[in-house]
Amino acid sequence: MSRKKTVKGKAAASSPSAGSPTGKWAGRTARSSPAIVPLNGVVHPGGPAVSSSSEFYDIAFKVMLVGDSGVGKTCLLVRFKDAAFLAGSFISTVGIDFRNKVLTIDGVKVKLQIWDTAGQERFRSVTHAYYRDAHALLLLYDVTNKASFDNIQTWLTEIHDYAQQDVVLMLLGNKADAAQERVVKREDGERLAKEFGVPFMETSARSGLNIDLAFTAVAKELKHRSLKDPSETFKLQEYVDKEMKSSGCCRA
Ligand SMILES: Nc1nc2c(ncn2[C@@H]2O[C@H](COP(=O)(O)OP(=O)(O)OP(=O)(O)O)[C@@H](O)[C@H]2O)c(=O)[nH]1
Ligand SMILES: [Mg+2]
Repeated sequence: MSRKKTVKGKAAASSPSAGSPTGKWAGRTARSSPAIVPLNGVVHPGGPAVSSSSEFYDIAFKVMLVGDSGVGKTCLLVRFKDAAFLAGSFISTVGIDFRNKVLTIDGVKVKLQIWDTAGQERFRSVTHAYYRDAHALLLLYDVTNKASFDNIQTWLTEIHDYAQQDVVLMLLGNKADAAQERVVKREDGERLAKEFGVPFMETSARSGLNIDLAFTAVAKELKHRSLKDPSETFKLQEYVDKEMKSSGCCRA
């Protein structure tokens, strides 16, 4: 398989395509091979390609983090990308930003371009412009904030209105570490997810609980859909459940 390299950067809030070098966008930027086969909105480089930074990849996808302000989207991304937790005062995201990370999934280098959106209502129209290019959405609520859980239905309506029909979607109940402040039970999250037919797990950006698993599961699902290997079946929720069981780890 050919290899491409990642590009790291920020995007201007007013320009959905600015700084988005991957997935279906990669065909238009940072690509030197003409042999590209688009499949379900995903691009497979058909030959060797070279770009300006240091990490190679085979396929690339755009993942968006959405949910109310303060649920922990930025912290989740920082935990995944840098294995660190942003403690201290809460700095609300303005507009939209992205980070890249390449995962090796069954020998395939999968680049995730992860878009961190602003949860505040006043940035909603900016976020809407980015939905249509997203291959996957991680929808977060905060287990210590009932309103963020109650708003999930509104977010699902937005997703239905603005995202692609076949977008990979996962519901995450974040801040699972905060046992004292918890007001949303894990069972409530599970029930809601079941009602809407979306995979679910609880996470903690503070402790790292299930963060890698959430992104790996999404990357596996996207890779599976993209490469369409008939010998391989993949069910996201089953994978998540199995991984949590085998790690002996808590579901919350
Ligand atoms: N206890 C705990 N606190 C968390 C966790 N994740 C985030 N926080 C805290 O929650 C606050 C909000 O986190 P952010 O990641 O900035 O929230 P956000 O969803 O990006 O908010 P917007 O950018 O406004 O949309 C910060 O004070 C974090 O320290 C977590 O897993 N556990
Ligand atoms: Mg943020």
